[in-house]
Amino acid sequence: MYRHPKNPIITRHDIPPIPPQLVDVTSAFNPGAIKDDNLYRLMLRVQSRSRETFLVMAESTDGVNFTVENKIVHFRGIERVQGKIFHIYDARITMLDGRFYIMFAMDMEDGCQLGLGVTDDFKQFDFLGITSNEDIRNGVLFPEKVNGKYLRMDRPNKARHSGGPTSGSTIWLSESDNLIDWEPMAPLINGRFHYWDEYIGSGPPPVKTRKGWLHVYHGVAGHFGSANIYQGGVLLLDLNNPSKVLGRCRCNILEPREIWELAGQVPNVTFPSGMIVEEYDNQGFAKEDSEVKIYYGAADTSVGLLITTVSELTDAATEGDIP
Ligand code: BMA
Repeated sequence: MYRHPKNPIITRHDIPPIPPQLVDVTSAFNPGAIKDDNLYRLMLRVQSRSRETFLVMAESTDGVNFTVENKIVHFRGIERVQGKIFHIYDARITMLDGRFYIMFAMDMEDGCQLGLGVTDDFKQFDFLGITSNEDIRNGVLFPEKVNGKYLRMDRPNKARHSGGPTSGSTIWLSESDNLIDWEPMAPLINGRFHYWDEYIGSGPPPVKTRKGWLHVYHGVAGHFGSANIYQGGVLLLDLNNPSKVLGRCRCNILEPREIWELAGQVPNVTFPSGMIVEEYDNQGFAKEDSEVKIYYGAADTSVGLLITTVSELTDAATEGDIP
């Protein structure tokens, strides 16, 4: 597992001016990611000096060198939502039933909700609805139905970082018949207080492997005085019964170490949000020796790329829990 030498692979300097909203931007981070027809696509969270955030697409043929589009993603129909939307951000992209679904956070008057959009070509985006009715974040869809239900992981915001945003310490599995109305099914994991992942939330959507659903999540250590340290870790869920946790890493797999992860708008943040597996077998399982690209937000300022393999991640998930 290593950081790509070109890191950070996207910084604010890569964002073309998109007047009037995005000119001389402050940051580009927390991207959703998908590979479609040999094209890598990121949906970036770009923040302006007004501290508004917008979603902007970037594409690449090698997964490393990206060209950022000079337009803001607009979800057709989002204007019909009742109430003020302050920001939409932290997109997670899942290919499901042959379409690209995007679940994202929506900061509104009464907290954060999870919005759902869909696209077939990354040119036209449609808003499907708000899929939550409580303060919640980090919603990620599974790439297929399991036992006849759509599934997602999500993280109700039932806690708050000292002096910071709402957060939570339980990732839930939820189910749905229509992708809009969701029912919580089971808590999957809780934060491990005193250790690296006290507050937790899903990272990129889960990946199907022969060993189980492989999931990268983020954990926040909040016991370091003024710093909340955002790290990445892994989880393995049973293929047929994903409410059963087969393994959880003891140590984080990613933590702020480089200067651009340690320093920035929000220091000490590595926030995995996109993950691309290069090779699947003919039954749709990620190959064990396949390369994996993990895209993450660094210090809420730029985008980092971690290179690993499926087996390194499943090994980390099964190395043994903290006793
Ligand atoms: C979380 C979210 C993320 C952000 C992180 C660190 O609560 O807001 O978008 O990257 O905090 O600031």
